[in-house]
Amino acid sequence: MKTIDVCLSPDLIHLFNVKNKVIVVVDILRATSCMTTGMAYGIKSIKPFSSLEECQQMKSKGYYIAGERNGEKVDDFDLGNSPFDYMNPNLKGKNVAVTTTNGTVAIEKSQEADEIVIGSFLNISAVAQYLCEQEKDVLIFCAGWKGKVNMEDSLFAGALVERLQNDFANECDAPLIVQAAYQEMSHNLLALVQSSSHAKRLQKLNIYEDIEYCLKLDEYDVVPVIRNGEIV
Ligand code: 3SL
Repeated sequence: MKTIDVCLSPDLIHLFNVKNKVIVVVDILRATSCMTTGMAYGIKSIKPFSSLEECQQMKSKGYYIAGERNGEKVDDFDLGNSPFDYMNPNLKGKNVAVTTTNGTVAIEKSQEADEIVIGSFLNISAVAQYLCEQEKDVLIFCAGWKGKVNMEDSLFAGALVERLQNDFANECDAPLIVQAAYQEMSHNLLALVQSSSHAKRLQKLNIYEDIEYCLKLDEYDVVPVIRNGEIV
């Protein structure tokens, strides 16, 4: 039987063997929710960078540049890190380069995986179905916050484990832990995530709508994957 495991923070990724696995990178607030939204709205590709400078250089290559640091849009960038920025019709068919505090770092740390998939509540069922169709073990990789575990990514991991439990065996205890947490708390997701540390950070920036949006289930059926360094 295929196996599933969960890495709760980028600082723990060295403990996992990622070769031959499909990694699902998740940063609910807000990087992977933005990427899912952008691909659903017809962006041609999204190229992730952990380095702000490298991302900025893509402007001269015709890319729109997107990014945040500590939640705030980077000065002179075309887009910030709100999913609503990614709904702009002018972006349809265009290439975007993006840098974020945690999400793009987790993607960079996933490079040795067989395949990298972008997961969010917005496309959770499409991702689950895709993973069931693959003949590969799965690692759900939570971006967290600067190396720390966070609530929203862990709850997403639990929700995805729940959807995959008939097709995958748990490799370790983390899937059981996040699934139990999700089962206990799923009826109250918005209130719970609003009390999370990152939601509090974002509330200071007045982005309540982003939080509410990022918790919506199955808005889209896209399954963004990374090919040649770009999300397509
Ligand atoms: O850390 C990240 O990758 C971002 O998603 C953080 S924020 O939601 O834009 O603050």
